[in-house]
Amino acid sequence: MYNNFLDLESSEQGTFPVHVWPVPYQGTVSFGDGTKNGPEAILKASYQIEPYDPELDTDISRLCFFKTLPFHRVSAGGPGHLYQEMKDYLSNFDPGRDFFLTLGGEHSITYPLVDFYARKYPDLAVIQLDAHADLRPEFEGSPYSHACVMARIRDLGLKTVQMGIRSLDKGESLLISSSPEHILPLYPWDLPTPEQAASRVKKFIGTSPVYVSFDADGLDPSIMPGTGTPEPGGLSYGWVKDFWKALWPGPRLVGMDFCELSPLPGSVVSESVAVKSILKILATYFSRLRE
Ligand SMILES: [Mn+2]
Repeated sequence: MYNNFLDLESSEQGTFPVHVWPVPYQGTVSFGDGTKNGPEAILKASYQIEPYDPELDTDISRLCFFKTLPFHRVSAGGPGHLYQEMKDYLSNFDPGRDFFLTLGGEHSITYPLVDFYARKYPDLAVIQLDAHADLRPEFEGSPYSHACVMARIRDLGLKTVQMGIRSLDKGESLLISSSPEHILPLYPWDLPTPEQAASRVKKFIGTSPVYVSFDADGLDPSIMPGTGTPEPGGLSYGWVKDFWKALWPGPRLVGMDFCELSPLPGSVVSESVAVKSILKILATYFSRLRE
């Protein structure tokens, strides 16, 4: 069993506390199977990844103090039940102080976390990397389905940046184009440079703190094949990495998740890319916080 993110002993830990929370929830996925195996695959792959980032010249094990929490297995029920259970668990924590790195599981894990942070930060902004807009009012009878997660976040009145979205219906497209105050889309067919994107994002969110929700399928399936609903034409690892470098120093990051990873038998590419994508966010943000 792989119980510690990056296999870190407590003796070699860093400054900024990060709760790593595995939530292997798979209740409403539409097509491909296996997001319930995402958290364990990410933890396992993390044992093979160097904590030192040569590009940023920073060592994540000296930067962050990772504490991996027990797997949160939802006993039964649909995504409404998941929301309640996650909400109850989070009520033991302080959104002003506790940084969660949540490992999904399907995308329905995000709403309880955003709800948690939004109680402390009513002006919270969400940066979503995803192939899907997830703006449906409800899906398969539930307003808490993975396909509705951004609609629920929009109901909270929060600003959202949607990066990499390329699979949506006409209704979602119209909702985005009629909501310029609330939604900033960065479509992959019209992608600015990472630097331009970061300056547009900063202008859009102002001084708001940020929550990052990273759906694996926001990346291109050539580098992230392990996802239930692969969509070609996604973001590249390099573009995303350079976006974070252009964003920070910048807005406060309060928490993040990585979801919808569905590991493929016989390959560790997807979970390794997932770990690197997570570490790049944390290393870029926390190393520049100290500057
Ligand atoms: Mn998605």
